[in-house]
Amino acid sequence: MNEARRSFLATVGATTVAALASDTLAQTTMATPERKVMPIELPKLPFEDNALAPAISSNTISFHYGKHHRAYVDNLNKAIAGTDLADKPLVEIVRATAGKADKTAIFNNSAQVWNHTFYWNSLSPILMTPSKDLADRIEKDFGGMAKFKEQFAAAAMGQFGSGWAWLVADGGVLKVTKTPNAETPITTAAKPLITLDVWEHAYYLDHQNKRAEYVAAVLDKLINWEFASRNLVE
Ligand code: MN3
Repeated sequence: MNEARRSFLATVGATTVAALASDTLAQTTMATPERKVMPIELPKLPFEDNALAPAISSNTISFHYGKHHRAYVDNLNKAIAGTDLADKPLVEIVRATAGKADKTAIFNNSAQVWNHTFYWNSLSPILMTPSKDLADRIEKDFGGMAKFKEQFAAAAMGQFGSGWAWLVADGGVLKVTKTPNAETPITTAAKPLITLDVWEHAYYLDHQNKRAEYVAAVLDKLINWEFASRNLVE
């Protein structure tokens, strides 16, 4: 058999097998009323990857979003595949595994997926101000925007090692909190309004060890106050 004919047969063979497989699959799908389990997805960034520069460069985004956030999504999907968590919404997975010693990996990856998505939404390249309602609450509960920023920066700086700083609404009062590693307020009664990632991977490429410089730049220029205001009323 010459090369051309061998190659032709191989192609026909492959096509036939593919067609059969596809028919079989279609019949199986139609005959089985089971719901298709959708994997947890990496959401699209709400801005261009260079939109937050220089405080957060496209280089940082390429690692932080493109590698770290994506890895949490991939690891989570691998960890929940074939388990009773596979068809659950992300928030339910986080809450169902929080504090469970035998579910640490699923908790860490699911909470990190949630926290990172919330973090990207907490940032905006457009300079914003809070809604009247949120501004009033910041005045009442912190004594004004400058005082809020001081408290938030102190929390972001005071988180030893990896973690997150948060503005939350808790029992009708706005509070600043911090959480270590993957911990997240969504496992508590507090409702997050914005967050700041203070893991070193969030700022090291742009600010090296100067976490304070990153925190101040984000607080002054990149907070998505529309997102925070919306979270307060929803
Ligand atoms: Mn991070």
